Amino acid sequence: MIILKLGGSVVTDKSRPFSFREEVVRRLAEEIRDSDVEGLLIVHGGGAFGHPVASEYGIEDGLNEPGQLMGVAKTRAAMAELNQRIVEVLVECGIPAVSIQTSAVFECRDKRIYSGRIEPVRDFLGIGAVPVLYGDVVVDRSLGVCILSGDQIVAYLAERLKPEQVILATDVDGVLDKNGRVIERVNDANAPSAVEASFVPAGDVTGGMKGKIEELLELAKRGVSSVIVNALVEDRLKNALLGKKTIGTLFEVKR
Ligand code: IP8
Repeated sequence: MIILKLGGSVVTDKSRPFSFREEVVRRLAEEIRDSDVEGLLIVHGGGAFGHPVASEYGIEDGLNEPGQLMGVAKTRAAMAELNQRIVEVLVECGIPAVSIQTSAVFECRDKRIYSGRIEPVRDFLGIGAVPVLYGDVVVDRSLGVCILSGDQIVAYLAERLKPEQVILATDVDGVLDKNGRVIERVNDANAPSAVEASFVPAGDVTGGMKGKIEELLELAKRGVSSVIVNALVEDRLKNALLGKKTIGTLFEVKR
């Protein structure tokens, strides 16, 4: 089984609020279909839908004043819309994608998942469907609400479902070093310099590449390997799904 995260910067154009990259999503859906993976779970990010709304209302720091409630509702609505559009394209391309509402599955405490009712996810996988979850605004037992990133959902599900591989489809070639070269493998030895070299883009409420590296390092410690690839380049996602060597950064599991 494979867990695939479709980054918000892939499925949307983050420079323009509410811009959906339909052509890119269609091509990726075709690559997914053509790779014919047995057992696939997809999680997508917020991109130009979730992040600008969450950021406008300061949702990432919890619920501090009543006006933010409308921000909660609008962030949820934005993510539902993006999810709907992605699932529609997947289904049109012949993938049995089934949307699962993140905020109905997960609750957090201090921005970390505190409870997750993942049976429906497991069961849809069991019948051969492709569950699709997404970064979302969820209830937080200490902050009121928080933004649960797709990356954290991936890490949580990977720990429990033990996929053979996690793939993060992004808009960059992988984790880059100070000279802009792709770091092919991240392990305990070079992890600190990889984290240092990464940056958090403005307007990203959940940590950008830095957040990803941290989640993926944790995951590797728990025995699940992962790879970051640039899905804006044709066939890189397909090759990663097929287990073929492709340009990207691998987070190795120490054996
Ligand atoms: O893009 C964040 O998910 P991410 C989702 O995976 C929202 O970090 C609502 C901003």
